[in-house]
Amino acid sequence: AWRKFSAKEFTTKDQFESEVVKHIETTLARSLFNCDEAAAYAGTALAFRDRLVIEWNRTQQRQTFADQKRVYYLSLEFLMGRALDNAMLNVQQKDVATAGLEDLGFRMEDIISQERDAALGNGGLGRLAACFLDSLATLNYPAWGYALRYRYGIFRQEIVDGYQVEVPDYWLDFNPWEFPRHDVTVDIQFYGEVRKYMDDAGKQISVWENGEVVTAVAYDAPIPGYGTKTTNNLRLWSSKASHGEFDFTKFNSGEYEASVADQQRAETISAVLYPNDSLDRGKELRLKQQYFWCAASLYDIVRRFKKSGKAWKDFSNQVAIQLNDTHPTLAIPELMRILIDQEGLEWDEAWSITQATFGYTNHTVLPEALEKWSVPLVQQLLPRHLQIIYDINLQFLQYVQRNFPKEREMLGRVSIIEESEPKRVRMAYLAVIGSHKVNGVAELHSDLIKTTIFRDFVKIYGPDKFTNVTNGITPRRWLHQANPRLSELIAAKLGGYDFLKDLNLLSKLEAFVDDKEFRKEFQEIKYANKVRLAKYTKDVHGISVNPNSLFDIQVKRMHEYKRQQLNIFGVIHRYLELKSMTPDQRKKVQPRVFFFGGKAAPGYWMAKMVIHLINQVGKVVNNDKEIGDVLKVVFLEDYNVSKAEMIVPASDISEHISTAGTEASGTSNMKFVLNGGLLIGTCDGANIEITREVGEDNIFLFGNLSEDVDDLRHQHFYGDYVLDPMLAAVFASIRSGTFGDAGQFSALVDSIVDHGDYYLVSDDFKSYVDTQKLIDETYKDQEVWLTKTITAVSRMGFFSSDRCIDEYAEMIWNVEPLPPQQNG
Ligand code: 26Q
Repeated sequence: AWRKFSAKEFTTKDQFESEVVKHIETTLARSLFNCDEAAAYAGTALAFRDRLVIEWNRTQQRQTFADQKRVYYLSLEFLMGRALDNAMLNVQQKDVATAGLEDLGFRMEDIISQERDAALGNGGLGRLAACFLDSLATLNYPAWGYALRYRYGIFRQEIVDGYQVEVPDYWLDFNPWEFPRHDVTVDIQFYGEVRKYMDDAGKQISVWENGEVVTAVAYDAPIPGYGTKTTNNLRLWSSKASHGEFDFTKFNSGEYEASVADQQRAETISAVLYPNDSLDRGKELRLKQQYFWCAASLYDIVRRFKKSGKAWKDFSNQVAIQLNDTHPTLAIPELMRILIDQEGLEWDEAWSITQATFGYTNHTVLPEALEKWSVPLVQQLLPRHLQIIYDINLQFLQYVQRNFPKEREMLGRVSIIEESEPKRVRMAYLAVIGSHKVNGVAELHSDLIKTTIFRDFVKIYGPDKFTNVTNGITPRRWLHQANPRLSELIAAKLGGYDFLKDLNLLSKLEAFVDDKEFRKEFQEIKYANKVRLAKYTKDVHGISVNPNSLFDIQVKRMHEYKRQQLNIFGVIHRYLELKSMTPDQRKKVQPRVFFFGGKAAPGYWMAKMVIHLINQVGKVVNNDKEIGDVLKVVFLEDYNVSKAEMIVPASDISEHISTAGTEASGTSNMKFVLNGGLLIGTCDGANIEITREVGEDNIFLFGNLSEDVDDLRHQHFYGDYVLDPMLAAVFASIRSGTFGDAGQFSALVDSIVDHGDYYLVSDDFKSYVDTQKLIDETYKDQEVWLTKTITAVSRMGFFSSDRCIDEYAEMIWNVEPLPPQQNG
C-alpha cells in the first residue's frame, strides 16, 4: 500500500505497457511494427512523464496556496544526467516498468541508455546543484531551480591520436522532460542609457531606456522527490528575438536579412554553456547570459510575490535566493533596480530587503577563478546596474570608513571596484556585501575563505556572516540508481530502504562487518561492478583489463590543481620499477589498472597536455609484453554523469590528490566511498571530514598540509629545494622519448623543474609513491581491505545532500518543508 501514493499510476505491468504503446502510436505516430529501442525509450519516458506531471501540478498549487517561504536556487549549471531512471526510482515504479518492457521485448538497461545526458554543467558545482534539487524535493521543501536552457551542453570529448577533440553537444532534438511555457516570457533589456529626472515630489527617478530587447521564454522540467508526491520545478530560460515594433519595421522595409540576423543574435545568448570551470575570461556573451538569466528569474520571482498581495517588507519572509557561486551576482543590483526604479522604494529599505534575501555560496579560493568584469563592459551593457553597483560600493565604503577610521588601506582592498586598467567589478565582493550569509563548501575551505579572500570582510561584518555547509550527494542517484545491487543488499540487512531518506541509518551496517554471508555478497557486488567496467573498457577502448586487479580511478575535470599529472608521473615511476625487475619479482607485484577520465577546458593547453601524456603512457605500457596484466592505463573518453554511474561503483581506490588548500570540497570522493571504494587523498576539501567520519585507518592520506603550502612555494621561488629524485627519474624517462617525442611534454615538465612547481608535485611525490605502496600491501589481504570498505560505507551517512540541504534551510534560508497531505 505504501506504493499507492499517486492518483494515476501503473499498478500492473499491463497498464504500463498499454501506456507505452499508446504513446508510441499516438504521441510519436509510430507503428509498433518497427518499434526500436529509441521508440521504446520515448514511450517509457512519456508514460512516466504523465505520472510526474499530475503531482507536479499539485505540488505547484499546494506551494502557491501555502503562505510559506520558498527557496530559489540560482545556478548557471545543473548537471542533471539522465532523467528516466531517476524518475522511475523516485516514484518507485521501476519494477513494474522493467517487467512491462520485458514483455515488449526490451531490456530495461538498454532502454535507459537510449537517453542523452542533460549535461548543462561543467563539473562539481553543476552536479551539486542537481543533487540539491533531488534533496529539496525529497525533503518537501518548496523550491525552484533557475538556469539557462543551453542548446549545447558541455562538449562531448573525443580522443583522437591521444589528443582531446571537442564535439558540440546538441542535446535537444528529443527531450520529453521539458515543457515549453510560451506564455511565460520576460523581455530583457541590454545597452541603452540612463535618464534621470525629478518627479513631482522632487524625488530623483532613473529610467533605463533605448536599449536592445531580448525575450526570455520559460521551459520547465519536473523534479520528483524520492518516495514523496512533492515534485518541484526547474525553470530554464531560452532566449529569442523580441517581436516589438522595431522588428516589424525592419522586416517590412525590406531589411529581411537584418531582421534574421537580429533573431540569431538573440538566440545566441542561451546557445552554449561556457566550458571553463576555473578561469574567468571576461567574455561579453557570458555577461549577457548572466544578466539575461538573473533578470528573467527575478522578474518571475517578484511577479509571483506580488500576486500574494503582501507588502515589500515581507519579501524576504517569502523568498530566499541562493547564489551558486558569483555567476548570478547581478541578481543583487537587479533586485535593487526593481525595488527602487520600478517599485519606488527608498534605498535603505531596498537594501535591507536585498541583503535579507540573498545567500552566497563560494566554491573556490583560486584567484584566477574569481570573476571580475571590466567596468567599461558593464557600463556599456548594463549602465543602470553599474550606477547601482557604484552606489552600493559608496555606501559600503562609507560604512567601513566610519567603523574602521584608522585603517585607510583597507578601503582600497575591499572596494567592489578594483583600481586596475581597465577598472573591474569584483563580483565576489559584491556577492558578500549583498548577502546575509556566505558559505564555503567544506570545513577547511570555509576556514580558508575567512583567512584569505574574505579576511577583511570577516573584520567588517563579524565572523557570523560566514559559515560552512559541507557538500553532500544524493544517495538516490549515487547509491540506489548507480549501484542497485549494493542498495538492495543494504536494504536486506537494514530491513528496508529507509536509509535512502535517512542516510545515517547506514551506521547499522557496521554490525554486519563480520557477517560472512554479507561480506561475501558485498565483495561479489564490487567484483561484478568491476567486471562491468572491464567489459566497457574492452568494448569501447579495446583494452583488456583483469577485474582481479586493483582498480584505481581518477575521474574529474582536468586541472593542474587536481594533479592528474602527479598520478600519471606515479604510473611512470611504477612502470620504470617494473621494468627493472626480474620476471619473478614482477609476479609478486599487485596488478593494478589506472583509470583516468575528465574533460579539459578547450583553451587550457596544459590540461590537454596531461591528457595526451596519459594516453601516450597507456599506449606504451598496455602494449608492453613484459608488463602484461600487472599494469594498465586507461583514459575513459567523455566522462560525464551517466558514465560516472558505471565508473564510481567499480573502484577499489579513487584519487583525490589536489594540492592542499585548492579543492574546495570535492564530491566524487563521497560517491566513491559510499560505493565501497577507499580513497587516496590529500588533506584537502571534504577529504578531511571523510577521514573524521570513516576513521584514519580507512583512508589513505598523504602529502603536505595546506598551512605549509605558502612556505613551500617560497622555497621553489628562491630555488631552495631539491627535485624529488624519483620524479627526476620519471622526467628523464619522458625526456628520453619513452612516451613519444619529448618535446610535446616539455612545458609540463618545465612547469615543475623550472617554473616554481606551483602545485607542489615534487614536494608530495615521495609521500604519494609511498602511500601507493602501502595500498598495494594492504590490498593483498582482501579480508582486511573488505573490512575497511564496509566500515567506511557504514560511516558515510553525514555526506547525504539531505543533511546538507537541511543545514541550508535552517542556517541560511529559514524555510520549512511543506509535506503533501497524506491522502490528498
Ligand atoms: C567562471 C567565469 C567564466 C566562465 C566560467 C566560470 C566558471 C564556471 C564553472 C567557474 C567555475 C565553475 C565551476 C566550479 C566548480 O565546479 N567548483 C567545484 O564545486 C564543487 C561543489 O562545491 C566542489 O566540490 C569542488 O571542489 C569545486 O572545484
